Amino acid sequence: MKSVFMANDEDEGEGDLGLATKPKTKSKRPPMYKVLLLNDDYTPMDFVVLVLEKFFGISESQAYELMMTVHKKGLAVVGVFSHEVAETKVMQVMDAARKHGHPLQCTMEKE
Ligand code: TYC
Repeated sequence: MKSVFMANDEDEGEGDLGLATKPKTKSKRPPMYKVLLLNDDYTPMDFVVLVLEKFFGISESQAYELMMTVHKKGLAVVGVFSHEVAETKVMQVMDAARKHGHPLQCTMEKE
């Protein structure tokens, strides 16, 4: 049955052999990357909170919670992003830390 919603070049599958119905290439979502913040003994807590607020758009109270998680557990995922965005976040954190003379470390890994 031809419907008004079908393009002219679309057939209705009636009498076909069920071949070539699937695209050969699977459409894949782009890989995502976790951005990890690492604990150290020297970076001030307030600085970590500010970094999380500024570069990850987290509220002060959420940033404090996350900072404390890193402080107690050694590290935490602070966000999941595309490769390009994750790379930018890592650079922003590392640049800010170096600029202020703090040893804070931020890395990324494939999810
Ligand atoms: N451990 C640091 C301190 O006691 C605080 C800190 C938290 C440092 C999180 C880094 O990613 C970090 N001053």
